[in-house]
Amino acid sequence: MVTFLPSRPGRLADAPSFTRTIGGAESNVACALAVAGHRVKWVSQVGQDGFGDHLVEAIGAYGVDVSAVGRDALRPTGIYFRTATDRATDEHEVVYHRAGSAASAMSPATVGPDAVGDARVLHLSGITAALSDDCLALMRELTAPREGRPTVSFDVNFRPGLWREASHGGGVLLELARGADLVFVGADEAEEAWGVAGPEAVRALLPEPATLVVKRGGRGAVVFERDIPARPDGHTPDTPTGTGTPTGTPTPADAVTPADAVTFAAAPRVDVVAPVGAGDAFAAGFLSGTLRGLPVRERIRHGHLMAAAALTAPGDLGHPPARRPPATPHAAAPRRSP
Ligand code: KDG
Repeated sequence: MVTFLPSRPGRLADAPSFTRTIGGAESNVACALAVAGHRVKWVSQVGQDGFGDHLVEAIGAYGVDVSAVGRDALRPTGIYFRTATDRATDEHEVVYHRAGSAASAMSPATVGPDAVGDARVLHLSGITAALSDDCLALMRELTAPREGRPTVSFDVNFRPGLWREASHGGGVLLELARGADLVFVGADEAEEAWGVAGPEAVRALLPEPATLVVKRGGRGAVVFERDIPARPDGHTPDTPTGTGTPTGTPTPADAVTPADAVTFAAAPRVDVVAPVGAGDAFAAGFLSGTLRGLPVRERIRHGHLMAAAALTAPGDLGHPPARRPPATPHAAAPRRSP
């Protein structure tokens, strides 16, 4: 989506002007992964309009392959408006204009398996499932078991405002999460969507994914992981820590929770400018570490560092780091748009 941020804090009703930027959970992850040096393709649909041009150009400028982005001559590009987060209440206003958008018309008919190609990882978000019945059908198809399926990464991203009924959203998101290999969920959204409190309760509800990441806001993230390949010396890459059933005699809990390595890593403290987009950045950092084959603690660290970059910028995306040092000690660092 094209995102409009008011030029000053306060109520949306009082905003006199807006700055145009880009947003949308999956494209945020794609941009952050491209900045981290990975080959990334973003699959979506935008309108045959100026906003669609802007998204394709801006996301392409991050280094993301936008060749699979469809252009819809009949439906507009989705847009949304978001106010700055109120520091006292930790809340912000969001207004979506995306009903009937080009992206909401995505379906198994418009996005074929070729769009995914030979990707190692397919990253999806629960937001797409909320957009329309066609989008939900697409999500079900992409998360269905099949020969040669890439690793499916799924960020729950519960957005009650997008679901016609919040309870319906919870059930669908649980179903999709159960079909994924790697799941990201905030402890707070798990409580809101599924009524479960605490990382262990989330794992008990969601034992299927090989890797489950439960984010605890500014505190850090807990990762439950099974099927961890042993090193040649016979040790697993990370010593299980925290709670769970990492080793030993089976307990009744093993009936619902497979033996997991459980790893917690605290988040660094940052001065938050805008929290929106931090979850996407975390997912991108964790995925980047996963694609590089890093141990779980490093994967979480990458997630935290990329989330910190997004938390300290007003838009959804952190400021992209310069790829090369400046040519001379006093030259300005190269900047990339947007
Ligand atoms: O995670 C950030 C997203 O929430 C934001 O970019 C907008 O995709 C979005 C949504 O639907 O909330």
